[in-house]
Amino acid sequence: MTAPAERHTFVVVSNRLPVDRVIEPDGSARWQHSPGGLVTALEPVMQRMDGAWVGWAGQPDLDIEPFESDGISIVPVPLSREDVRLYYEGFSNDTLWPLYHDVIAHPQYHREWWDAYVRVNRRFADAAAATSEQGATVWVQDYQLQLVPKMLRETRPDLTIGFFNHIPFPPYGIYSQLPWRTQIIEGLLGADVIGFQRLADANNFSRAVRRLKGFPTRGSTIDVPLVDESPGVRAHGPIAGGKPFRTVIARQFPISIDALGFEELARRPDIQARAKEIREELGNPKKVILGVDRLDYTKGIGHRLKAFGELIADGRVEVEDVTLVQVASPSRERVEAYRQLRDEIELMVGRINGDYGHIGHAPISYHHTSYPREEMIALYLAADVMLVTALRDGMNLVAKEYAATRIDDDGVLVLSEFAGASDELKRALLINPHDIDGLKQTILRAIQMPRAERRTRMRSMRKRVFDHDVSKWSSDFLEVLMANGRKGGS
Ligand code: GDG
Repeated sequence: MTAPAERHTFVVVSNRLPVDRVIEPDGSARWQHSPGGLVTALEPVMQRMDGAWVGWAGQPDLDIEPFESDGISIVPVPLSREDVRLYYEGFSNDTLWPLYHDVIAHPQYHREWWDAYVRVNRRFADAAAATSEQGATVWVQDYQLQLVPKMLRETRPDLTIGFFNHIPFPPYGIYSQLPWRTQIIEGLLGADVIGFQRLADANNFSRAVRRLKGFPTRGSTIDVPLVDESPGVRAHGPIAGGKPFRTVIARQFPISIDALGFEELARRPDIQARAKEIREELGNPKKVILGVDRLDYTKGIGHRLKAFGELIADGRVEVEDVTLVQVASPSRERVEAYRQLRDEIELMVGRINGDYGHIGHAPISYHHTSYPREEMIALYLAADVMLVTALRDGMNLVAKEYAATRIDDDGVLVLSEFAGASDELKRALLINPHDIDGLKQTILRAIQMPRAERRTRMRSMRKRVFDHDVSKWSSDFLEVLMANGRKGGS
């Protein structure tokens, strides 16, 4: 840790900081870098551009001064216990999350949660403004902070502002349920560039802009009249009626992973040995099927278990031959819908194992835990078939990680067409998770697929993931952002 950082020319704003506060056995606290994809992607840019990261440290009622960690300036935004309950668990995870994922669960609408969302977004915007140099570039991340672009533009018209939405943007028929639908659209339109995972998300957003604001859109550009904005906002030019406007770009920038980093780990002899050991510990079944998800109702874990259970019940899969390993990492455990989901999934696992397991062999090896990255990669290497059956998913990085680690060009990916990754990984076996019979057929096809076909498909998927890795994602976004942000400048 060093002295507080001052103002910066590049600022990332996200709900969570890229560091975790770890309490040592002696009671002292230290900061641990959390090596997520976003950090890996942005680290070089951060260092080159004197970057700062504004976000919450993950613990309520913790007010700490800015500090430096691994060459990145960290600017913590404090959240009280009440803020966490209303803004984070409430509006972000129990209103926006289900609404943006096709109302798979019922979104809860509470005015008290919305008020907290506005209040906390303002706090993030103020922190970002105070951290940004004149003319700096600010990149706001994700659905928890959709009001920040407008709030920032009002106080700091000199900034170039980008926004990236990691989750889907829903069709207008669903989005229009939101009591605060116009405020959120206005919040996002404060950005110069709004990035989405898929073309469909960007199109849904543009349609919502037309319906709610009536602004003209052409392809990925939206003309936002300056009438509502504070003086000093840069105009891009006049529109037909002679009024000044600014151009906002809304388009897809599919996120990716640090493919090389995953491949390097997959080459490590100890991780390869661990993959073999995992198969042995499972009793050396002929085929290992794997699912890895946060325990979330969007991931379609129940649909996958149903299909697998029926395959055993039908006698089309023998429990001695095939084992399903399901890692369900704990998530949002204070939100009621997540507690219920856990009960439902664990009931299903218990029933299938109880009905079809033998002493010493269970059809499903279920783990409600979070593993170290090395163990995850060993699991990917041990799995003949990877099941990604999301009912709706912005991208799904697990699908890309599986491909990146398969240095042997082996393994079959079964992938939901409702995950953003299906736009890119076209040689996966694409499925509709709601179609249980179709899913069962596809699992059988995956188990029986000949080696030559597995190789061709995996090679093609690996090429895509390596050609479009996370650093390409960030450089593509920033290139468009710089170009559009500058257009209305000096
Ligand atoms: C959101 C969007 C979008 C999971 N369990 C463990 C573990 N993981 C890692 C995976 C992967 C990440 O967590 C999960 O990423 P996903 O993309 O699959 O899903 P979300 O968490 O829902 O992410 C999603 C993403 O944002 C990025 O824009 O793709 O659509 O919903 O990296 O490997 N990692 C470790 N132990 C675990 O037990 N170490």
